[in-house]
Amino acid sequence: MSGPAEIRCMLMRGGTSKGAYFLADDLPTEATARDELLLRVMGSPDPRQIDGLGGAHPLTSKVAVVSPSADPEADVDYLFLQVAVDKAEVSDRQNCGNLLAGVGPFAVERGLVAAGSSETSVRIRMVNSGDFATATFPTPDGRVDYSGDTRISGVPGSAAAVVIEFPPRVGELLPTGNVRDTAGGIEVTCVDNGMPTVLIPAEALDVTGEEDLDDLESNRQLGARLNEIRLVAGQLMGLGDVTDTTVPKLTLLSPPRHGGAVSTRTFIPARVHTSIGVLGAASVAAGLRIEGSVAHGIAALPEEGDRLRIEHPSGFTDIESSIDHAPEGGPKARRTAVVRTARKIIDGTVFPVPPTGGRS
Ligand code: NQM
Repeated sequence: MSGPAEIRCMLMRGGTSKGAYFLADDLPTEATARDELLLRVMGSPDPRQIDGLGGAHPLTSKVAVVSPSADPEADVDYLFLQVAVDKAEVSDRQNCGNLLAGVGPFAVERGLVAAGSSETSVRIRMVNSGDFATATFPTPDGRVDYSGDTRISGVPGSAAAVVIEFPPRVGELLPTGNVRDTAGGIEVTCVDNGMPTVLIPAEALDVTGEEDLDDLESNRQLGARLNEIRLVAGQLMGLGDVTDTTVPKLTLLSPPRHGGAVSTRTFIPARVHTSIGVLGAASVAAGLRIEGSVAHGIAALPEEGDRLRIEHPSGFTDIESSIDHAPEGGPKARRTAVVRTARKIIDGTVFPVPPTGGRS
């Protein structure tokens, strides 16, 4: 397999993640050839990704593939691909709400969507899950303006707000059909509001849920317990054998310490997230609102309003979340909304490592 020797590419920060954005037309259409090329673009497999664009962490080894949408409900299609750092693997099994923040601006920059005179809304179909989102961001004078005064935890400085709205979700919030399940000997709640997530009370695993990332990642006993829970939960959630997949994520929950609704530490699934994913936060928020869930009793829910503050290792994510308790069937996500920021870092041409560049 060879693929193109140079490809048009935009490197962007989307929320608290960073990734390479491509037009689908600029990549091979066949998935195996595309993925093999993307490994060479990102410099994987290599723990430092020294020969590619990847940032040596799952949160900075991401790819967005964008194309015009054939769906009348959407302007563009967004396919998210997670490029493993030290394995030759590219996965479309999960979505990414952080890179989603860059998709609208990228679509305008590449001429897929015409910019409005002050702001632009782009309707996005997320190919990985079939869900939809609308992203609205400033375009004064018909150009994307990334500067602004919105701050998000985990990103230094400020930038223009990208407001992301998710319409009601068709899928089940409780994919196992239960409010609680037993996995690895403890009670958990398996929830999916865009990101399959297993909610776990931290104290059930003898941790406080406030530990720093290194302590959690180096705790082998905890890692083994979490892996056991994940494999069982994956089966219960209908995801099959999740040994080699990045979903479900695991979120340890503990009472809030800083005035929010809950404190979190999220395993994605081996490394600990430096903050929390957007759809990860959406899934936690929905789980907090489901009566009887393991999260409900831990949460400090505001008396009114949709907004929930999810505390995480680098601060907090405010997310608006409401759910419907249908008379029949399980609870459904009615509405989710979040504010992110994004920034164009480089627009240019990437030169992937040649296939003969030492990799087998
Ligand atoms: O949950 C990382 C990220 C994510 C996912 C991960 C995300 C989301 O923060 O919407 O954005 O959970 O692997 O980029």
